[in-house]
Amino acid sequence: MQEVFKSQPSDVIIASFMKSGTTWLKALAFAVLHREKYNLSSHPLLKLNPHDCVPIIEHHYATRDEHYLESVPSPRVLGTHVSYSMLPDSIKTSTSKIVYICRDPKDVLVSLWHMVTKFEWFNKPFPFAKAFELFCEGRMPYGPVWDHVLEYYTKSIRSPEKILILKYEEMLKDPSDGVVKMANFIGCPFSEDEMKIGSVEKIVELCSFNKLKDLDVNKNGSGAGNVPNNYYFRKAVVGDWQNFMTPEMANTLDEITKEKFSDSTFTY
Ligand code: PAP
Repeated sequence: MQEVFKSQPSDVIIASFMKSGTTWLKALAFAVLHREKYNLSSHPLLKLNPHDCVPIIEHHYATRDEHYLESVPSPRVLGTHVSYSMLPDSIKTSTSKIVYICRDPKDVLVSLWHMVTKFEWFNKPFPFAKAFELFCEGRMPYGPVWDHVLEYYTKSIRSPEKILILKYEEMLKDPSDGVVKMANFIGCPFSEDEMKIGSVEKIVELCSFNKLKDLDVNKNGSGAGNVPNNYYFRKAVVGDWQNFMTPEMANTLDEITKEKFSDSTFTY
């Protein structure tokens, strides 16, 4: 992927660490970028999981069907969990845009642990305390969450035209604001007329947790890697970590976060 992936200037790349709000952001970006193409009442997001509307680049290399990515009509919305330093140069040097979403690491861990333990192939005991230990050590696919965020954040400060950082918690508080910011950033701002007729709110509604999770495709379907689509929809709240972590665990994670970002202006 690093060597051969060819980014197109019009690509919009949705980047994130796992369980940070990727599914949601993919749906929103797809709906925003293609809003002239699709009618909301017969929208592809009503029939397909967001991960099937916005392919995960590395997945198609892992399954050796990377040519599929070339068949996606431009402008493409593509997703990746790969860290900034490991992205193909072609993404870094093209005029494509990267929208990155991040989330409180405590909620990332809780969300990730729930998903991992759902897989049938993962048929061994995996206590939360073990997941916590591995997470703190950064031993997981795509590496430590803090380095992941820091790399994209640092690059976004140097090149704000290239990377937009969104925060899951802020998006939950005011999704319309996030959508407007993203639309401006990817070069398809909402017109005054669109604002007046509530286009932003309609997209927010289409992509909302409650709407997506109750669709047949997301209740009963499965997608890339045969992952059941309902695995992507759990609670969608801020602070669920309180139900799984002791105050000591939370404190340990917060301390690691504080230390990792001590030289940065980034805050969650
Ligand atoms: P991924 O890395 O496997 O793609 P990702 O979509 O990044 O997962 O994160 C899943 C989280 O987003 C889940 O959080 P939870 O486990 O704490 O509940 C999921 O519920 C939440 N999520 C999925 N869709 C939405 C949505 N439309 N709005 C808000 N949150 C969502």
